[in-house]
Amino acid sequence: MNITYTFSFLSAWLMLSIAACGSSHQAEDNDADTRVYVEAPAFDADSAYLYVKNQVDFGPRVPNTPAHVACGDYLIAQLERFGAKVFVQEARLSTYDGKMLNARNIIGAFKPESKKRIALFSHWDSRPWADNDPDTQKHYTPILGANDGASGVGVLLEVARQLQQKETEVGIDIIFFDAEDYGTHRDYKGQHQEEHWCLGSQYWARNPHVQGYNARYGILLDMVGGKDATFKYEYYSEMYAKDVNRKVWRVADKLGFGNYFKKQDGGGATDDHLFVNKIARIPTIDIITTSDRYSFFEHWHTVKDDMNAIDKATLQAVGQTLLQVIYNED
Ligand code: AHN
Ligand code: ZN
Repeated sequence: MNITYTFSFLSAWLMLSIAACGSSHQAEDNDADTRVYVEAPAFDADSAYLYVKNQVDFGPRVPNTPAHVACGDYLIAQLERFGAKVFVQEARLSTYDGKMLNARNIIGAFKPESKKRIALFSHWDSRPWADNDPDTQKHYTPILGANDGASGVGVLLEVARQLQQKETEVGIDIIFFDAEDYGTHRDYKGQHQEEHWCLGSQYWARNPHVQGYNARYGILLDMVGGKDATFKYEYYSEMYAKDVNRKVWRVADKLGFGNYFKKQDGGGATDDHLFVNKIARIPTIDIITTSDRYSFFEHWHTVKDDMNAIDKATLQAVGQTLLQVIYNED
C-alpha cells in the first residue's frame, strides 16, 4: 500500500464518518428549522442592567423635558461608541391633547452597506403619567419606565456592544423610537384611537432614515425586564409575522428559556410593531410581557415601574435569544 493510497483511503473514511455524523445529528433533530448552527456570543445581563439603570437615572424620559434630551444624547453616544453608523431623526409630533413633542428616533446601523437586514426596535421615552397606579393621587406623576421603555433599550445596547466585538453575517439596525407612550390618559373623555400611541414609530414608518429602507423582518422589545415575565404570541405579530414568532420562540426553547417564552396565544398590543407592519410593511413581532392577572405587567404605568421591577434573568433570556437569532441569519 503506497502512501497516496493510504491517504485517499483515510480521507474517504474521514468523509464518510463526517457524513454519518451529520445524518445522525439530523435524525435526532428532524425538524430542520430547529437546528442551532452558529454559536452566538454570550449576552451579558449585568451590562444590559447597567444600560437600563443609566437611562432610569436621568429620571422620567418624557418628551420636551431636559431629562429626555439628556437621555437621547446618551443613547446616541453609546451607539457611536459601539461602532454603529448613527442616524438621528428629529421630528415635531402632535399629540391627542394638542401638544407638539420634540422627538428623536435614534438609529444605529451595523454593516450599513449590507442589503440583507434585520431591524430591532424598542421605545426610549417614558410615560408622562402613572395613570394605572392604584393610588389615584399619582395619576399625573411621570413614571421612570424601567421596564416600560428602558428594559428593551438596555437589551439592545448590549446587543450593540456584542455586534462591535463580533460581526453578524447580515446587517443589523437598532432603532429606538421616541414618543411611544404619550397615548391617551385614562381620564381622557374623547375617542381612544390607536394612532394616539406610537408617534415616533408612525413617523419613522412613513419617513424611514434611509430612502427605500427595507428589512427581512423586525423584532420589537417592550417590557422585557420584569421578574418571571412571560412572553406569548402577540395578536398582531401572529397576523403579520407568524413565522418570525415561531423562529424566535423555537430558539428560546432550545436555549432553555421556555419558561419565559410560552407557545400560547397572548392578547393584542397597540404597540410600535403595529405601525411598522401596517405602514412600513416590514413583518415585525412584539416580544412583550403579558399576564393573566395584570395588563402587561404588575407595575405597568404605575410609579413602581422602577429599577426594583427589573430582573437580570429576564434580560438574559431575551438578550441571549435575540443574539442566537441574529447570529444565525445569513
Ligand atoms: C396599549 O395597548 C394601550 N398599549 C400598549 C403599548 C404600550 C404602552 N407599550 C408600552 N406602553
Ligand atoms: Zn407604556
